[in-house]
Amino acid sequence: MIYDVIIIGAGSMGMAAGYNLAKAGKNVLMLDAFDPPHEEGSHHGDTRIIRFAYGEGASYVPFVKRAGELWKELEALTDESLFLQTGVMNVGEETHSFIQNVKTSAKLYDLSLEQYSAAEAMEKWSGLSLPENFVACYEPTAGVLRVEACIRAYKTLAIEAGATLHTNEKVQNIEAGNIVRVQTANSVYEAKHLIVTAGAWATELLQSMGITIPVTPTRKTFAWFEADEQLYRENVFPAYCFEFADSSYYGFPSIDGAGLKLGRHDGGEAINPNDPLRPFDEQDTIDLQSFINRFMPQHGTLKFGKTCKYSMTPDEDFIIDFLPEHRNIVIAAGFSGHGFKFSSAVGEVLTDLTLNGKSKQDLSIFRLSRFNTH
Ligand code: PYC
Repeated sequence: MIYDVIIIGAGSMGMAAGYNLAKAGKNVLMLDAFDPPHEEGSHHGDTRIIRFAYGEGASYVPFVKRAGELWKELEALTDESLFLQTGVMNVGEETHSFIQNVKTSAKLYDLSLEQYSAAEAMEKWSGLSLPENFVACYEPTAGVLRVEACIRAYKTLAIEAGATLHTNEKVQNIEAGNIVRVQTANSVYEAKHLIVTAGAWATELLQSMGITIPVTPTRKTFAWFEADEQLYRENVFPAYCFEFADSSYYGFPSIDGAGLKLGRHDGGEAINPNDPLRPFDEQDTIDLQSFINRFMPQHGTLKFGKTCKYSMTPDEDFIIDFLPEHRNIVIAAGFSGHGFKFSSAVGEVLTDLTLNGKSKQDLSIFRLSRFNTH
């Protein structure tokens, strides 16, 4: 049979697209090398931040606002609690471009944002310790998404809407054409359209078609620390992004007693996504511990650490585009560690590009052609 659409990679974005396309009456096959939600990519670890005053640039705001609406819709459709309004604080020197972008976003799009000096922030959140020259820009309506629950919710809806999901079936080869052929160890599948949402594997998959995308799979770390619940629990302490001149960290309050979560956003080592990730080690502990000792000094001991894969582009903006010369193939890749929050809206965009050849979102900053790839 010839499917209307094959989706390679049924993580957050692929699953959202699968749901939308099946709901639109399309015959959809979703292929995943694992069994989502899983721990092999970038969608595990319980929580992700969703923030609207966007430090990476105000041009992301309409897209993330749409994502927020779609997450709420998903909650209503599935009767699941997916979003927690913890608030998010963006912390750093006022002159840092991230902080400036947060403020510009709030101003341009009329988002609620409260700015605190270091002293005011430490009074508001007594578990926090900041140097005098830092500010905290707090967005009270931002919060946290429960990652695995989001994927499960889309998975349930996609399957109910008639999409087919094949798990543990890794794609080996793609052959472009009016009818696209996708080869796995089990079979060769055919479709009129293809969507590639393969995370850290996007680069090697497209390479099998002779297309190079500048996306580097990268190892990242995160960990949970014992927390004084009086100081660091949800409803008391917000999620946070800390921006320094040479590094950035993010984290979460203790949610459901899980402990204070902290991750390193910048840096990390380039990896082959097919190799097992080097486990969380002593050096990773030292790194995260020194951050948390300084800024959240009343935390307790390290509970455990984990690793995950980011897919980095050189400018850390996403790639969402048709493949050059193949208008029936759309890719969404290179989310550079800040993509999960958008995945509901990415699913919608991929659906619109596939069905109508265009999207209501302004995708100009996500074009593949901004890189000199061929
Ligand atoms: O985009 O806020 C974010 C984020 C948190 C962790 C990784 N990315």
